[in-house]
Amino acid sequence: MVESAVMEKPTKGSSTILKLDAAVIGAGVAGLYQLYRLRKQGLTVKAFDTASNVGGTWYWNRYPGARFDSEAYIYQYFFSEEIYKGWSWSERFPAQPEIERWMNYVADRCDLRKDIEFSTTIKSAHYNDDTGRWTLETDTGLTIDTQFLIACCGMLSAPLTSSFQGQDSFKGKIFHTARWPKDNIDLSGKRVGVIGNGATGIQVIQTIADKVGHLKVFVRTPQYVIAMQNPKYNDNDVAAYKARFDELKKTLPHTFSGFEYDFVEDSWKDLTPEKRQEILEALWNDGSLKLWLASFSELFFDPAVNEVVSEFVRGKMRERLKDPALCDLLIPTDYGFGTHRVPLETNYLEAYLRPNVELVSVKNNPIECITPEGIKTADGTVHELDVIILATGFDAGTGALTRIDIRGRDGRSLKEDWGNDIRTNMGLQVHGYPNLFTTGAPLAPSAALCNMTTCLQQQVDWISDCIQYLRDNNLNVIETTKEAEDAWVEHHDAIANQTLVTKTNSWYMGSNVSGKPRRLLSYIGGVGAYRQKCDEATADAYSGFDKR
Ligand code: NA7
Repeated sequence: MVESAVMEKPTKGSSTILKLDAAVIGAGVAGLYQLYRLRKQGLTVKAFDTASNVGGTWYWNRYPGARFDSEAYIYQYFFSEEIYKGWSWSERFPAQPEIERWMNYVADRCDLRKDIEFSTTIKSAHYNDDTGRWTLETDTGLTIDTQFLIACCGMLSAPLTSSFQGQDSFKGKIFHTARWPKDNIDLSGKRVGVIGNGATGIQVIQTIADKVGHLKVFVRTPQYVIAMQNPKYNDNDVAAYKARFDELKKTLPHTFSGFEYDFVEDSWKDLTPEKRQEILEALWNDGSLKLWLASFSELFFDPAVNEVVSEFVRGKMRERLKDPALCDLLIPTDYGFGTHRVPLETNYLEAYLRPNVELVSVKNNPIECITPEGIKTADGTVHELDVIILATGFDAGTGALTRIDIRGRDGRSLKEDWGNDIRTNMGLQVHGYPNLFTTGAPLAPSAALCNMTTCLQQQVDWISDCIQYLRDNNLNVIETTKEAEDAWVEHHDAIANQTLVTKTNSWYMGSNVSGKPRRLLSYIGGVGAYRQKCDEATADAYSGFDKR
């Protein structure tokens, strides 16, 4: 293990200047691995995180019911067989506490903590063209002078916490799911309102329905859902997945979505309706994201195919909901299955059949504001509540970066640039921001459509290799050219616009944030294809990037 670089320890409130080769923002999945890689390469590097511990998403999202929708044995680091095999999962889709423990295990095994400044927020990052370096300011009074800035801030880490007028006036307690307190919140006997039924809201609703006094769920857009199959693992199961380490490491980076599975090889048009149904049933019974990400690729492009699959899922939902009024409110009809994130669930639909659970449709009767007593809808009704849970989502992909005052060449502002048009070269660099690298940023699969660990490790590897290349060649500064960025945006859009995903409103398209430029955040050409494009740039001495 390479020793961490010796540096002056900053003191809070002082104006200490830290000089680094690389600063990493974030100590989540990407940030931890980025720190590990660059330290191994001999750089003086530190990571910074607002949180008081490691975990990123898995630190913040500690709301009731938070868990994986990726199989645990693939949501993994694959850089160390020892680390992979040293951790045993208890079930196929574990819950947040176990995931957070795993991230702590990785940080400890790699001795990463000594190079992480916790409870430290990067407030600004300004580039100096004369020195080719970045100056960062933290909320703790620290100034950081660094050659490379690697933003591993997460694509879903800027929560939409203040969506409603009057929030501050509420007499009860109000929580956003991504800022859930560490202390146990006792909801028993309480009147609880949940706003939002995306992947997060669904996990909350199904988990608290039988624990609260009365639950009101404010539903605007219904969701297609897949019933999760989540078996507990015994020693044999654990041994079986661990034995697949080499195979998984080889397979995951080359599939469409970074999972172990890929699309059905047969084309839809070549199959009989019976055979299609048989395949859909098998995928459904797997109880994973397979039905979405490893069924028929035509699902994403062909409205007729999409409608058949959508109707298949609607049928599954109808069987469980039974009540026609609930079916009308909870089964989507005006957009297609898989055109935005498909959540897995356990007894989510059944929650609405409970006598203490009430669905308030806010589609045609929107939430007007929050009053001291509860949630007021446009018809004038005030729904009186003790606790309001905001499962209202995130300013995805861009938000984590635009909430920092990032200034590139000539003082240009990333917030302003992305406020006009969201552009990157492969999600790795932005023209005008030399020596800034990003993971989980727009126009890469890691912005949404991917098993996150697969995509983030690939991006970290690319960035680390690129920095090594610069050092080996006595180069100090790298920046994507405008031409290469334009070409990537054009390629990205050309694929995206063929799909039905761009026709549906969701955070994938930025449509959940008012005024956000509309563009599919995630590259949809596939994880394997994306990797190939990145590798081509590497093999061609980072063509498309200016170096000096
Ligand atoms: P999402 O998927 O963005 O869901 C947010 C939910 O909040 C969604 O149901 C929204 O309804 C609802 N919402 C937001 N604002 C309002 C207002 N004003 N009124 C009513 N309902 C509202 O966020 P999640 O946290 O669930 O999931 C994000 C990702 O995290 C997820 O995809 C996984 O990858 C992990 P809408 O659909 O806009 O009508």
